[in-house]
Amino acid sequence: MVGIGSERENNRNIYIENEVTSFFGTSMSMSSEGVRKANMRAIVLIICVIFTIIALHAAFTTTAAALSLPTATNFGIINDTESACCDMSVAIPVTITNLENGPVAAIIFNILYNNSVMRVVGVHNGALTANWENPTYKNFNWGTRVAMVTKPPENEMIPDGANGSVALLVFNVTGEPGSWSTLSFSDIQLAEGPPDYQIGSAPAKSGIFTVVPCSLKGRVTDVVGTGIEGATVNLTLDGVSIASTSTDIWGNYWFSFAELPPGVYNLSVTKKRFWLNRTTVTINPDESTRADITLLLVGDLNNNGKSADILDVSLMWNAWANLIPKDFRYDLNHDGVEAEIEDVALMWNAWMGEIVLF
Ligand SMILES: [Ca+2]
Ligand SMILES: [Ca+2]
Repeated sequence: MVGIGSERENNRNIYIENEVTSFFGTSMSMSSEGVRKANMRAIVLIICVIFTIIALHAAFTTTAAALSLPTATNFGIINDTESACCDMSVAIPVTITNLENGPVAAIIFNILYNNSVMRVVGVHNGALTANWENPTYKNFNWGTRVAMVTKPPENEMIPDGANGSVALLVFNVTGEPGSWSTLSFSDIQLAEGPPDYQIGSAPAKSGIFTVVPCSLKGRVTDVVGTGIEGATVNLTLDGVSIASTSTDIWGNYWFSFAELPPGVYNLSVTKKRFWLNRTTVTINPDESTRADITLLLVGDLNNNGKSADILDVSLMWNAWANLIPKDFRYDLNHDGVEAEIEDVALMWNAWMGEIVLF
């Protein structure tokens, strides 16, 4: 029995020695106990190596995933400061700068502000999200949470490198002149499209909104009362241009007291496709003045808000034939002669859809 046991022990030692030899690639000669310890060390070494590889792989994978999350240089308002008169609405765009690791198919963000100064009353799509679903929003006592997503099948996602507005926040300004609020962004989530839908973020670009006392404000509309966006309002004093601004999406404009020294101003309003209109406004110190202006659409002789419809063509013919009185609106080629045959031709061509009058 002893002999058989010794033989088994010898065979085991030979087996272990061969295994260790094959692992280290060298011939080793050691005692049975030494071989057993070496074997254990080898196994521990192998396990350590395997775990190190797994850990490195996991770290690399996590880093790679983190690097590929959607982000941007910044996200928020363009200007550090925004301002408007009280008792007005103001539209403030939310913009993204240099989108990376997109494309982005959904956006969520919070905007924090003082709701005794201003309040979100609407959120519109921005230039980069013009074809997305309409944004949804919810007001809280700290501000507003906005969520927006592209329409399926996610073919209008915001591409890498994109710069521009993603939303237009419409505020009612209720604070007294001189009051102010920070406009801070938080919890900005930029979600990429399928298949991974990974969610990243971007540094917030925040700012300050101030309610300023208005020296002059008003609204620019067309003949049917629709506000005209992007009309240029220019103020001159004794022939010198003093201040200029553009109307907002409702046609509102305003000037602060700082911009306008007291005096009698010539106010002119221009917008492509509309006739210029002007009026005179008197600016007094510490007194707010209002001046609403209507712009007439070029080619809309019957004042129905449509240029060069069949009734406009008819009116132009009748004016040319001296059957009805005419005015500056009948001088479509701007040569100082009203309702001549060239003006009739322009109206006719516009009615045919061949040209646009301006
Ligand atoms: Ca018309
Ligand atoms: Ca003419």
